[in-house]
Amino acid sequence: MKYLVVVLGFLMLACKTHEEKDERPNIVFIMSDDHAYQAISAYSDKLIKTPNIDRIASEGMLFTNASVTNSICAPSRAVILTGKHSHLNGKIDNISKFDTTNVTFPQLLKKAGYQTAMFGKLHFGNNPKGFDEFKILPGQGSYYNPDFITNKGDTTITGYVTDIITDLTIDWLENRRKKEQPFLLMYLHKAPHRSWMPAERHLKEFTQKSFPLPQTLYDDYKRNPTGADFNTIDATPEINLNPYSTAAKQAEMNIREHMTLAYDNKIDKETLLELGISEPYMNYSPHARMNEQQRRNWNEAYEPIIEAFKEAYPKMNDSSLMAWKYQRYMQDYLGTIKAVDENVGELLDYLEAHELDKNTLVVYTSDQGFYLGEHGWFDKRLMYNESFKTPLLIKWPNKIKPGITEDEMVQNLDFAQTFLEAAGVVAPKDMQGKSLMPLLTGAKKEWDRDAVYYHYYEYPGEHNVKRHYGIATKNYKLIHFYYDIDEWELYDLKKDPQEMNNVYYDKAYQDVVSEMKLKLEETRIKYKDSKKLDDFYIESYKK
Ligand code: SGN
Ligand code: CA
Repeated sequence: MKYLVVVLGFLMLACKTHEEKDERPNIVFIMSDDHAYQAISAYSDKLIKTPNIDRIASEGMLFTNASVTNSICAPSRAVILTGKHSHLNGKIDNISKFDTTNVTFPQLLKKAGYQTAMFGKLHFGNNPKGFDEFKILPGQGSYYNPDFITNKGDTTITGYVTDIITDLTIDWLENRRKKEQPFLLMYLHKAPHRSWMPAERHLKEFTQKSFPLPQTLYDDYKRNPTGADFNTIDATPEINLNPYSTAAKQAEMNIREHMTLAYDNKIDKETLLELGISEPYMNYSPHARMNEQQRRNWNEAYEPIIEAFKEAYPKMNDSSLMAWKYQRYMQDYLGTIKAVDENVGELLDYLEAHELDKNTLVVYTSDQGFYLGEHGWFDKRLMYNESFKTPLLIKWPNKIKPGITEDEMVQNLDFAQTFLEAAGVVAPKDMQGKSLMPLLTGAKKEWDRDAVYYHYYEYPGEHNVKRHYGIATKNYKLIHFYYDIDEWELYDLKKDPQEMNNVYYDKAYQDVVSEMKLKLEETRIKYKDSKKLDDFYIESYKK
């Protein structure tokens, strides 16, 4: 009898501890900067194998139709943190200040009892609110021997940025994580952002690789029908006879024309002067922050490239120069991704080894997509697929069935509400996204979104991408370029996934045009965007 009482007592105690244990999931939000979905092998293995990032998809869900609301760094981060479109959170471009009176999901999680930490690139110009600990790069940060801003002052750390961000993250998990609290960990890479500097250990491997040229590398930006084709379109007077998309043609992100040999392709100034080449950023040196050894390793990999370029350049024409620059771009860009993949693997291994993987929702995404030579481009900003879409892979054992591919239209706008719901916190009513929970947990019937909204503002500005807004459905995309032009583009995404033919003026598409325009207006109203706000942000940009 006595024995039974003791056992019962123990059992009751065990139940009590179980009851008191906080069962809310941990959230690990991994985001890289400018990581194109074309450079993740879970999407396509034409360019690079990323076995570690792919693990998130094979153990969870791969989203093939995830997009951003404004394809540029700091605005994307503001949308993620606030769950509000740029026109409401106010961070419309990389230049304007983030309004710190915005309510962000980390603040709400912290208030609800989560331990919160952020490591890596934020790019806001001010420190993040709602974090128990942060170590962030100032602005864009540096690849080699980077500076960090921390709650305890600034510091410089020797090494390669991607490895350092991981070390800081794992150090926090190991030494300062409080076991009794669930945590939110934001692990934010600088790579693969321009100027694409791989780690020493990857330099030789990647500078020797070559890659297939994208089909649209030599795009001339003709989008509208002309001449004989013009008969097929509705010949109303307002039809724009310009065969080009003005926005695509005037964007300054063409690899041949706008990518620089010194800064982007790492050809030194002396060589350029010898070859009679003059271009912007010629004084740039990749060595600026490197120590002796880093410099030696760097030069060993790049000197042969410089020598080969000296030989080849005099015989190059526009087309071979384009192909050469594309290869150099891919070697360095993808080289930086190799380190991201290795480091993501290290973090996933750590979580597993410490049994932190079971009750943890892990997200891998980028602040936007990126052009890897499609349409001849690098950079982003435009609403065309490669920069509008962003990679998204999520795993959450026991909640998400492994190996699912999801093609519903989701956005970076949805993260805040997703994480809040996962943590059992009620989201503020003015957040504008949708929790992804129904998609994650197999309750797809509850998902009813049929269009997503986009608005880009940073013009006039670097890369010269015009202001535009638009909507995309699974079948069509309608874009309105405004401010100093007034041009509309409609793409039939099923027939023309590369977005090469603007069917806005095509007779056969006039019903679609009307439907999409109506939907765009309704969407602008629903999200509280307006002509008045367009004008407000034009005026405030001038100041
Ligand atoms: C830098 C880059 C641009 C890039 C912006 C924004 N130029 O200004 O090419 O578009 O960042 O990128 S650089 O000469 O400084 O490399 S973002 O990801 O931060 O939005
Ligand atoms: Ca970015």
